[in-house]
Amino acid sequence: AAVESAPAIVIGSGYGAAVAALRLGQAGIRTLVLEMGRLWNTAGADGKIFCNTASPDQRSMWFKTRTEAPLATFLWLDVVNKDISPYPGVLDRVHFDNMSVFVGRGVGGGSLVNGSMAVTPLQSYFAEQFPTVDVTEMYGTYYPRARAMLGVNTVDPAWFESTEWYRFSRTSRKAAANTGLKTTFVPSVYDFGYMQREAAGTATKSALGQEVIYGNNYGKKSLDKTYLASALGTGNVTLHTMEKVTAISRAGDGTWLLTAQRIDDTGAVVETKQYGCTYLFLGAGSLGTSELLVRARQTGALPALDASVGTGWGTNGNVMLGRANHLWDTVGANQSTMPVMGIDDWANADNPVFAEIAPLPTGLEHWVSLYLAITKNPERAAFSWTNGALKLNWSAAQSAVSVSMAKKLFDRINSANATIYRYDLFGSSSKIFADDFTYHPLGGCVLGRSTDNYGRVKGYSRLYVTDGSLVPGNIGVNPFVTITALAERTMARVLAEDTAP
Ligand code: FAE
Repeated sequence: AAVESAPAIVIGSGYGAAVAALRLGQAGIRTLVLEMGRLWNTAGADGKIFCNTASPDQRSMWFKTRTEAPLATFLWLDVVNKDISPYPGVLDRVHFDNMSVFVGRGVGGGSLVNGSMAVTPLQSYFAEQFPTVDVTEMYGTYYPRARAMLGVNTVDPAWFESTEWYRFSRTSRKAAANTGLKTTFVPSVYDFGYMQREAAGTATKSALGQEVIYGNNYGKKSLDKTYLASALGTGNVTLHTMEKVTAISRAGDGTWLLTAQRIDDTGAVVETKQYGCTYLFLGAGSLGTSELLVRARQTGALPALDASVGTGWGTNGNVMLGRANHLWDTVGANQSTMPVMGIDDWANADNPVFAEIAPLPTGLEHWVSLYLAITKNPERAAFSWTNGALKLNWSAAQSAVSVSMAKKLFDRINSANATIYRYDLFGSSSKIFADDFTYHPLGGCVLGRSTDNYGRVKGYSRLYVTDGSLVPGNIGVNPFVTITALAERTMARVLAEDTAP
C-alpha cells in the first residue's frame, strides 16, 4: 500500500493527544491524528448521539454483547447490565488477569465517558511523584493553562446546598463530618450553568438525565468541544477515525513508519494502511501507548527502547464501595451524574485517601452512599507482549492493598455513623469493595525513566509520549488535569527545541 505522509502524526485523541494536536497545529505543522474509535457527532434514531446509563444500547460499549457497568448488581439483582449488539461504542472495559480497565473510545478519548472531575493534586504530592519536574513552573504555568483550556468551573455553593440533585453529596458530607473528616468541592468540566437550567426545566437533561459513562449529549466540555475543536480550527490538523495503529517502526532515513487497521462498524478490518512521519506523538493512553511500545520492543522493531518501558503501571489506588445509610439519611431519587465533592484525607500520613462522593442515579431512593476511593497504593505492574496479546501482571494481592487502605477510612466512617457497607452492588454478597477495575490507568512509559524529563522517548529521536503513561501509577486525585498539564509542558519544550527549522 502507498505510504501516506505527514510531518507529524498523533496516535489517539484523548487528553495528551489533543494537546499535542492543538499545539502542533498552532505551530503551523501539518498533523494527522489517528483514532481507533468513532467521531461522536451524529444522532441515532432516538435523536441522541449517546445513550444513557438506564437504557444502554449498542452505542454504550466497544464491541461487547452485554454492557459491563462498574456496578454489577443492585439489591443482588442483575438489573444493571443489558444485552447489546457489538458495535464501536464509546466505553471499553479491557480485561487483564485480576484487573480490568475502563477507557473511552472515540474522538476525545476518556473525556467522552468520564465524570468530568478536574482536580489538581497537592503540590507536595506532585513533587514526590515527579521529582525531576519544576513544580513552580508546573503550578504557575501548565496547570493553570490546562484548566483554562479544559473549561474548568465549580458548582455554585448556594445551589449545591439547596438542590435535590446533590442531596446524595450532602448526606455523605454529613457522615464524613461526623467522623471528623474534611470534605472539599471538586471542580468540573461539566457546565454548571447548563446543569442549573436542566434542574429548572429549561434545558434538555444530561447530567440530570442519567448520562455519563456512555457519553453526555449536553453540558460536558469534552475534548471534541475544547482542545480538538481548536486543533481542527488551525487548519493544519486532519483526523482519521476508526483506524487503530498496530505497529510502529523506523525507516533507515529516520522516518517513523506506522501500520494502521481501518475497521467498520462490525469490527472487520476493511483496509490496512501505511503512514510515515517525521515527528511521532503517542497519545493512545496508558494501555494504548504501552501496547505500541512494548510490542515494538519485543518484536525487535524498536530494540533501543529502555527496559523500563511497560513498567511502573498502577491503578491510582482505585476502589469503589457503597455504604448503607439510616432510613432518615436519604440520598434522593434524583441525583446528578457529575460528582462535585470528595472526602479529602490525603494529608493523613498514616493512611492517605481521597474519596469521591459518587452518584448512583437510579431514579429511586436507595439510601446508598457510593464512593470511588483513590488510595496511595504503592504496588506497580508491568506489561508484556505475549502470544500476540498485551498482558499485565497485576495480582489480586496488589488490589488487596488498595482495599485495606479504603477499608481503614470507611470503617471509621461506618463506626462514627453506626452504619454498614452495602453488600448487594458488586455481584456477590462477599464483595463489598470493587477492587477489580480501575478508571485511572497510569504508567507504562514513566516520565524521567522511559523518557527524558519532557516525554521524549529514550533511545530514539522525534518520538514523544504525551498521555497518562507518563504518570508513575498514582497521582492521588483524578488524573486528567495532570495529564493535560504535563502534555502542555512537553509541547512547549518540544516546539521550542525540536521542531524549530
Ligand atoms: P485517553 O483519554 O484514554 O485517550 C486515548 C485514546 O487513544 C482513546 O480515544 C483510544 O481510543 C485511542 N487509542 C488507543 N489505542 C489506539 C491505537 N492503537 N490507535 C489509535 N487510537 C488508539 O488517554 N479522570 C479525571 O480526571 N476525572 C474524572 O472524573 C474521571 N472519571 C472517569 C470516569 C470513567 C468512566 C473513566 C473510564 C475514566 C475517568 N477518568 C477521570 C480518567 C480519565 O478519563 C483518563 O485518565 C484520561 O482520559 C486519560 O487520558 P489519556 O490522554 O492518557
